[in-house]
Amino acid sequence: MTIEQRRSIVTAIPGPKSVALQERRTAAVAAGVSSALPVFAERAHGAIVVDVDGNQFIDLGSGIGVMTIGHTDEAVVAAASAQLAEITHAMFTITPYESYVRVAELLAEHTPGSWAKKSVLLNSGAEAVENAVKIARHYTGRAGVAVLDHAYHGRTNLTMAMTFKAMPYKTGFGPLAPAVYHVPGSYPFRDGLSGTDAAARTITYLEKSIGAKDLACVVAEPIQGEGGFVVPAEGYLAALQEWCTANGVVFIADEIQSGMARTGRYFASEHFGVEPDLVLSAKGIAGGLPIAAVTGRAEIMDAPHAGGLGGTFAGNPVAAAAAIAVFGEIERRDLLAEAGRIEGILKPALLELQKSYPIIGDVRGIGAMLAIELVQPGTKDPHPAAVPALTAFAAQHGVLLLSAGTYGNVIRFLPSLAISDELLREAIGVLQEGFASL
Ligand code: PLZ
Repeated sequence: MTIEQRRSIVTAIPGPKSVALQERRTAAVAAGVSSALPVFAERAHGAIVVDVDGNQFIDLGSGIGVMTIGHTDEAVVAAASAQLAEITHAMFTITPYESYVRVAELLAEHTPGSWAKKSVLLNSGAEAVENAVKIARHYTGRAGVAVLDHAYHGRTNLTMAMTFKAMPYKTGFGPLAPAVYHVPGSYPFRDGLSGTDAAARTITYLEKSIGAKDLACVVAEPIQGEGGFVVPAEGYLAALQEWCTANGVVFIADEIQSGMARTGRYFASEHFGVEPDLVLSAKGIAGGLPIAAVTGRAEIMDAPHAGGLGGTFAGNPVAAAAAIAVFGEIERRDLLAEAGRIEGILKPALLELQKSYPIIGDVRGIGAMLAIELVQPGTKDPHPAAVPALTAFAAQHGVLLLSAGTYGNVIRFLPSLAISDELLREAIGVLQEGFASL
């Protein structure tokens, strides 16, 4: 299936069919599951999503960074379809199959660090985080888990405790898992600290408040996703990793949002010169099919006893086939370079926009993972109200935009690496009109 790569709005947004579906949805779907837009998607290809009313949107969110190589990518569809008809499920812990092994080999090859690596495959990002913590605890014989302020690691009981923001993720859902410690990280726009000073602050908390001897792991997103695309100051992550290594603490990079070619490297850790002990991937790894992984140093990964890791659907053959296709396409189409192309167009445009609109306090990010943080002009006070105004304007004009941030004042850009220059420029034009309309 191909869809013409063009924006086209032919009804009111939401259109009549979406409105009708929204009524059914409200009656049948739990209220706790909310959607950014009451627009029902029907088909998608490349960088375009088509709704049930025939409206075509330029997708700058990619289902939160999942459709990195493009919607319904031909290679992914072909590989998954073929696998579906060959064997749909076997359960790796009963009768193993090659594609699981191949995904583990590819992850070993493409994650940072030249040491022997092993992987476990899971279904979701949160499950990867949970398993990384289990592995780190087993390896170290310690319980403590340290996470950074503004982090997002998931919605399961342990990962909910690891996530920073109470609303909407934690409020009313406790009690939360114990032995999870939140420590300040590096947020250059807000803390103004150098990487060295921010790391010194983090390390003081780790040493004085938790104590290295009780700490199994430090889990950090190299670029924070839901927290607002916070890029740490130079040297921060390297100093943090150095401290972890010196103290026998497992350093875990949650690359679930920042990984798999999104920033122009396979994993964003590479931009910061860090080689994490364990790397977590999910989202973009399989072109939309659910699969996730913990990959890392063989001696750490091998710590848990046989039978200690697994899951019914974990590393499902169809999802694994899709993941192999994604790795293949990243190489074949040199998609790492596409992230740089997107940054080269989008970042200067956002910086230009900032000159006209002082509500844009900060422009940041790397590759196809960029964001703007909105503030009350002349201050750093968050301006969350402008975000829904802009995303609604964009949707009315055929552009899907995502918000983010602890303060809800960030607009993030996660376009597919398959988006053309023309579509990207057109979407930027809509964003400009959106700012003018505020
Ligand atoms: N770690 C860094 O970004 C998922 C959450 C969307 P799952 N982020 C999007 C929502 O509202 O649920 C994420 C992430 C990082 C872990 C996760 C969790 O991944 O696949 O959603 O479990």
